[in-house]
Amino acid sequence: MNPAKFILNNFLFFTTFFILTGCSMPEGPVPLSGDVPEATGWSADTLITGLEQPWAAAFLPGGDLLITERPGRILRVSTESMTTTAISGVPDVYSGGQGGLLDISLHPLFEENGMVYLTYASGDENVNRTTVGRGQLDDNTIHDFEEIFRVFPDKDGNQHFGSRMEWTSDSTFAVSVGDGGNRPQETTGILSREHAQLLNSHLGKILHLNQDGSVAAGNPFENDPDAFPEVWSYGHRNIQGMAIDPKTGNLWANEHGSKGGDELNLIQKGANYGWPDATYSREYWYTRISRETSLPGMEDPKVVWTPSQAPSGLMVYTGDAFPEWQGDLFSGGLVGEQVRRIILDGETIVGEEKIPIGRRVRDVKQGPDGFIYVLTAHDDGELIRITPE
Ligand SMILES: [Ca+2]
Repeated sequence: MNPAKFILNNFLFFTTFFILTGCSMPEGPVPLSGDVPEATGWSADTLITGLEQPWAAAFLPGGDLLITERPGRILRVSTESMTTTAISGVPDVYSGGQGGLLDISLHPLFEENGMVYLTYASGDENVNRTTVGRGQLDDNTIHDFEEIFRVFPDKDGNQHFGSRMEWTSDSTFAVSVGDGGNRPQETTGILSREHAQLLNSHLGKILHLNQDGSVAAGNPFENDPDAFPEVWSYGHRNIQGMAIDPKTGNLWANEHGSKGGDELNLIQKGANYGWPDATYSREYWYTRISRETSLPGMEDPKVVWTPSQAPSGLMVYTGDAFPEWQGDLFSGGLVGEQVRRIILDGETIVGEEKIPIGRRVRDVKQGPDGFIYVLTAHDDGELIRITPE
């Protein structure tokens, strides 16, 4: 054979070999979840358009809806007239990239105390952190807003703030915090992602706090002098969806991988969820993050979404409008542009279905009417209602 042709043939062979093996996604004990069948028996109506990067929604007792917009506004939506009113008294936030005004949650005893809780990025592009604050809502004004907790250490840049919060009792809540950013982002002189494995850092964690922002009693590392007592679970990359199942008390969280390897996890007290030492995801430029998908002493995910859904708001459905969906998880997807129904039998996932939305889904909430309300993450964001067909 002509030597030049031989080299060319081998060059093509090896190039093809390395591209194929380099692009394959890591596999492990959890089967990868790709495309799934479409759910049946539903229809979707767009109720409101023109929202600016809406991030989270919370229903008020009377049926009105509060919606956060990432640049730093809160709107009150009348779900009868579909009119919106801006809420005053909202704190200043650092708005940039993934940072801004994020989650909103009513205190479990809101009807008695009127307290509204927010998570948000505070600071500026150079020095910022995920923050939790609260104030008292009276009509369309938040009074006496106060910061009650800020994540340590500070970081820079606009990536991976988390965050969602979920009430674990009438006086305690869990809040998720992102790892701080992608390689080569550094925080305190090490790769930001390494903070997810450090117990003396809030980055890459779920924290468990009292309603005033102090440390909740009974946290897993409260007696460890080398650990931060707020830590509930660790080894997380960037959790943007959390939900407590009111029937079982189980805390579920989804989290963004890098390329592929998004996860749904059942959160256990004190457990390590692996990031970045065990992961099904790759760097955005395809190289491996870790050779391991599973390691002793670390929790495997319940679902691995490859390709990425870029999971967002998460909820457990308990309504009467869709009786067959009761007890199942619903997870938004930014890249997936859908809501995933994750069918549960106890703690076991027995199937998945999709509700295609066709736009980036940021939050998913059950209304008092049992319908499912969806926010889309755009400069022209929408509020969409899913009802039985
Ligand atoms: Ca994990």
